[in-house]
Amino acid sequence: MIKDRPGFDLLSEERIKAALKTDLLGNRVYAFWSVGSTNEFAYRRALQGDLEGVLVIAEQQTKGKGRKSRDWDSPFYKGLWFSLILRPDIQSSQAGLLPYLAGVSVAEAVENLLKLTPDLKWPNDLLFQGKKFCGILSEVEFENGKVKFIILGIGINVNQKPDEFPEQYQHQATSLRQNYNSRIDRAELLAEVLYCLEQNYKSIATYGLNEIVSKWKKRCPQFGKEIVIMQDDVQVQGQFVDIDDNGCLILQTESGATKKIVAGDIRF
Ligand code: BT5
Repeated sequence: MIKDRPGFDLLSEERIKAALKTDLLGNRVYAFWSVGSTNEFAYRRALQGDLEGVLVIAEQQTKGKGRKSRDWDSPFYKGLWFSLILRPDIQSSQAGLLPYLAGVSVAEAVENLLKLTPDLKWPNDLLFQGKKFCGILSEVEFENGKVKFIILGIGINVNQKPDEFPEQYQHQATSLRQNYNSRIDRAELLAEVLYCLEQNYKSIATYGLNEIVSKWKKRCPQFGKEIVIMQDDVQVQGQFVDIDDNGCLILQTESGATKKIVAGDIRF
């Protein structure tokens, strides 16, 4: 566990708990100085029975991961790298909708706190002017056709300066600081993200997940437009007309036929 040092703005367990304004999310906090991947740690804890709401956060990840085993650059002290254990009462077919909840919540938190409006990009990115500052990775364990638990992993570039990204990502990555033009208090931001997440998560019981998807679509500039999606080396093109009840992107191709896209990357 990490300890605060004077003048060194670290995310200790105590500091996080003092900042949080949630009941459920962050009810238990594992705060690391360094960990391989917060998702991996949270997944192991969930398998061992840790309850819903657990927050796993690290100042640095040495093996931060994206989708399809891609790397997620998670340098020490610069961002928010964290995972939450959720145990929603939903069918396994709905698990793909949870990342939308995370995307909308991060966007709302950034808007509330910094008065900046990020764009959402399918399936899981938050961007400013086409550059990514947040990625979301959800991993699900199923049991008897239902979701046993879901690990919601969120990575937010907070205080990196442009030259602090690895060279290969500099053209595509940005941080909140670069768009806000000032250093950002990570504990305050974390508290706001978890607050928005908790509000949206609780709203599922009343309004269902479709309400979240509607919010998501409004924040996605590509929605309704012609897009190109890369699925490994295959390229598909069409109009982004909907997101279905399972979280799949629905593309209408030139012939008028609709195509369901489970995974892929929108190409700009
Ligand atoms: C994602 O994957 O965007 C999901 C990232 C999730 C990270 C969080 S951090 C906490 C939790 N613990 C983990 O181990 N992971 C989660 P994907 O869409 O596949 O994007 C990955 C791609 O983004 C990489 O291949 C790079 O091109 C790019 N990338 C890597 N690090 C980046 C960064 N810090 N900022 C912006 N882009 C980055």
